[in-house]
Amino acid sequence: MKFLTGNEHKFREVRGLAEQFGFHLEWANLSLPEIRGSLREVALAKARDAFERVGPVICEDSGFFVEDLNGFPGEYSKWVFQKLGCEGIVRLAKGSRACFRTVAVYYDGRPLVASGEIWGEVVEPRGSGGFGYDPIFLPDGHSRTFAEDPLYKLENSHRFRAFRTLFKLLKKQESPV
Ligand code: ITT
Repeated sequence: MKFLTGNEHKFREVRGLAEQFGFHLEWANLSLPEIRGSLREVALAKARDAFERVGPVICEDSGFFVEDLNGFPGEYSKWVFQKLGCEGIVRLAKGSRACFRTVAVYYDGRPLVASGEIWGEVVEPRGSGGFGYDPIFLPDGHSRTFAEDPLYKLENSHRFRAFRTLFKLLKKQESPV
């Protein structure tokens, strides 16, 4: 099964989980142009586009939503990360509640969609693991940021939750009762 993403971190985070469900993931390393829209709209559009190129495929869209900034950067997470980085978000919203969200899609002509999120707090950057906003995200109930504890992220993240649901749906589709 192909996972289309230009982001190797995403692929690494999902590969092991897929194996647990008996799916072997192959990385289709392509960054497709993204439409503007909600995570769901972007992920679905990407999946349809990807299907035209590589056949049945998995892809996802994710974002970082900061409560004190009315959900910003959200859909603009990628662009904002490139412009402001973690430091910019900390300057604007240190101490705020925040969450990561992922919408994961499997598409083979028809879509299967699943979403996941995790809440926490915006903190000063800590740790060197992970990517993107991981150093400034302290998940609720945990004392280390995602970047300080990538193993924790692997089994608790927005991405883990979205893909666990997606793989369960796929399994059900494979063997309907
Ligand atoms: P695709 O090719 O799969 O689209 P991408 O890196 O462009 O990969 P997104 O558009 O989904 O990914 O993500 C937007 C940005 O949000 C991304 O560039 C990161 O800065 C941030 N982000 C997404 N998921 C994250 C995570 O798990 N941890 C930290 N930051 C994340």
